[in-house]
Amino acid sequence: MARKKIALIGAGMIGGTLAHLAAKKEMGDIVLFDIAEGMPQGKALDLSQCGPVEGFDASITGTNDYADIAGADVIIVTAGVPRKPGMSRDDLLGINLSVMKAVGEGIKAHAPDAFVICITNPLDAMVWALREFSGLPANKVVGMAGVLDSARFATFLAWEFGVSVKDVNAFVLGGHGDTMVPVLSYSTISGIPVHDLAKIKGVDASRLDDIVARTRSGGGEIVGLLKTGSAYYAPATSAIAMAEAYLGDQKRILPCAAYVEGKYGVDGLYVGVPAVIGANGIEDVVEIELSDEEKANLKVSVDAVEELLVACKGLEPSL
Ligand code: TXD
Repeated sequence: MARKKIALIGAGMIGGTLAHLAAKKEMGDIVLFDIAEGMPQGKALDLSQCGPVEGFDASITGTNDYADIAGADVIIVTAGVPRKPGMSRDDLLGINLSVMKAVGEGIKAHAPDAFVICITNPLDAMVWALREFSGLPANKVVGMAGVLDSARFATFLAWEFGVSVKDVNAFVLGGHGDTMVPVLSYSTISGIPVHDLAKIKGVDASRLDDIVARTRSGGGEIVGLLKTGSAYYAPATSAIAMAEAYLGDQKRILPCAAYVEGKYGVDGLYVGVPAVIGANGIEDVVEIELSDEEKANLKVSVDAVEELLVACKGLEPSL
């Protein structure tokens, strides 16, 4: 059976990390696409030379031609510009919206049957625009943010409680921005609700609030430290988990920016929700019970996303 094909649109910091992870996991053949001349080709050659050492078989190629993504099973989009210190994700809207238009047209023309995972920021607006431009069905276009935000949340919780990150199952809903909604009531450590373990371990509730706040600003914290760009190891790792769920028909429930219709009080919007990922892409959106406070926070997040879409429509009359 022929190997699967993974196309990475954007071969920058996240794109290169995606390629390395996908190759090490032997997920399939990999095509790195970028508009930068030579860079995807150079990274592909460098990554190919990991093969004899790491022991993976994968064809890894770089290109500046969309025709080379033809037949891709999975496409992961990081094309665009990242934040610099002092910039908000929303500041990237204008530049990255025009990039999504080019990427969407390339996917429409050459790989309309792919499962598309969008990473480019501002994520909740870019994934919506990418689906519009590509014309793919909504269940085949998803945004990566919740897996990353939940991983940040889980990391901070594990550090606070002094436990293995393997035992923390943390949940973040809503938009990938300051309005994201870390859901403590659905976060557990070895099945123990976080609030219960906090009582058992004598962790003050205010520490949990601090962790929620640090999760919300998790991206900005790294941008401030790196100064020249944003996070890329955990974002890439998170998108790979989503791609594996699709390629392996794993039916995982993962927090993703999925197209929501008639659930969570949302109709026809991409927002971070628990979604089932399997061979048909986004196979279901799970509507969990939320507290009044969590519902209110999700509404704030949804309103922020809707504002971004209004801005997109103002910039791109075709949307
Ligand atoms: O959780 C999340 N979703 C976020 C997303 C987590 C971290 C980073 N987030 C966003 O991902 C970030 O704000 C950026 O919008 C993207 C990509 O971040 P990355 O760090 O990989 O940026 P780079 O290294 O600048 O790579 C972007 C590449 C670069 O090589 C450009 O030449 C290329 O995108 N690029 C394009 N490729 C194809 N087509 C077009 N038009 C294009 N324009 C730029």
